[in-house]
Amino acid sequence: MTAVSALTRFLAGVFPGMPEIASAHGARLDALNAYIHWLMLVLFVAWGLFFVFLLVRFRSRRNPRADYHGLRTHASSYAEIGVAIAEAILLVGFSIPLWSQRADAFPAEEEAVEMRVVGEQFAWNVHYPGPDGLFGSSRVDLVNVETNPLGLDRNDPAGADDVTTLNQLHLPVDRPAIVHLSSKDVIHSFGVPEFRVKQDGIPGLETPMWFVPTVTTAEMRERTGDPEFTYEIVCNQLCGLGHFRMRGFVTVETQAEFDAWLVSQAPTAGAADSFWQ
Ligand SMILES: [Cu+2]
Repeated sequence: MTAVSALTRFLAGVFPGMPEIASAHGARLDALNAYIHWLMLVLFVAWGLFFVFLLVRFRSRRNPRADYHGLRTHASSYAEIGVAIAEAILLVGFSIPLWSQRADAFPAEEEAVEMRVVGEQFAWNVHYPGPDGLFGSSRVDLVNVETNPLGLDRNDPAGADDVTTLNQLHLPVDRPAIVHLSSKDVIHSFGVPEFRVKQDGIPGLETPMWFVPTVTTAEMRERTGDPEFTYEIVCNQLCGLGHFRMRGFVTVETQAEFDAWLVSQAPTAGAADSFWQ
């Protein structure tokens, strides 16, 4: 990479040291992050120079008597208006559209892969609806930490074919993923740095979030030169003593690989069999 292209990337928001981007909206978020920091840098330097100017210009030796009239130009008002306009552009032109896309413009459920992710001290429970596309109901009295951490009711027709995993999230590439996030105990936070997503999971609430993963795990291994690379779900809320080990793993793969994985995870007992044979 030439020095010029490195500088161009830097100015456009590709800060060195940031994780690779592996989602459709990631580059826009990074760019916004960069614009905000560039504006803050300009303000920091400009206000700092202005402050030094004032110290020199209004030193007591040159101004033995206070001037009660004060400022006679409008330069500082114009500067304030300029800063306000730049901040309004960042807010209205970038932040609000980006946020409304994340919060309101959910993809159609037919084209997306949906899953529930339920945090607990200290693991991520993942729940796929199975081939019928319907999540089976969960009941507190069915919760068993070892065998049924979600309390999934397998006798519910919608739940017979559901797939559950512990700390393993699989996603097909280039297809919107909708995650319904919640928690069994305290506030956790679902974050995957490469997807540029971070969302609190709150007990008693189900919070939907969505993103489109764009780089498979295999591609990312090539790109990073790290044959062991794995996307990680990191908990972003200090949720207890085991917070440090609350990690989940995400595999982004082709649709065919994802389908095969889902079949391999299908429950084998009872009514579910008919769906898979
Ligand atoms: Cu946690």
